[in-house]
Amino acid sequence: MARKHWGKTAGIGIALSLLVTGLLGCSDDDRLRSNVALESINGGEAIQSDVFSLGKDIEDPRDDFVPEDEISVVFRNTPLDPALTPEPNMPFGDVVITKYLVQFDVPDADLASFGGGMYVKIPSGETAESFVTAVPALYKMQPPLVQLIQGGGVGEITGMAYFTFWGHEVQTGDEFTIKTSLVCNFADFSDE
Ligand SMILES: [Ca+2]
Ligand SMILES: [Ca+2]
Repeated sequence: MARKHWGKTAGIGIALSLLVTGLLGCSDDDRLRSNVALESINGGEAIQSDVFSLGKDIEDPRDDFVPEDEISVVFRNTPLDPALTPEPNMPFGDVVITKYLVQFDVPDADLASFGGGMYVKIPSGETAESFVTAVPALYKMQPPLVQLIQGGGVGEITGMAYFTFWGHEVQTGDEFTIKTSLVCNFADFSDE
């Protein structure tokens, strides 16, 4: 069987990062204690979402599959008053991220938002990395994304993915949200 290449250039590359900061207030007074922000998401790159994979053996259709895209998210927890939290794991200042939601805006597509629970603890003054599903395989089994398989349809579709993360400070329960977005390019990218 001839080896066919459906590769697309990884175009529109740079992710649009709208890094929004979550500020935590102290329950005793109005002084802000922690500044929780996204250090990076998907390494600052657009999501290159492959709608179909030929698997390890590109000649054998039996291991072909529709991939799910997982991305790295790195959070930073910066104490706003270093005197208050001089050491990691000291009282007041540790935060946890406990759930997230992704909403897509993709031309001609009606993709339900999705998300779920997650757990990443970020000690005061530190960063922590987590991995979350950014694009479920189910999205790629419906039009117009399914039509991109083997270079069909319009070849490549560019959309936006909007992320919301929810968390709270461990010791006080003070809640915060962090929002960001990424460009997402869908195509049947090369599997080699
Ligand atoms: Ca294969
Ligand atoms: Ca592919």
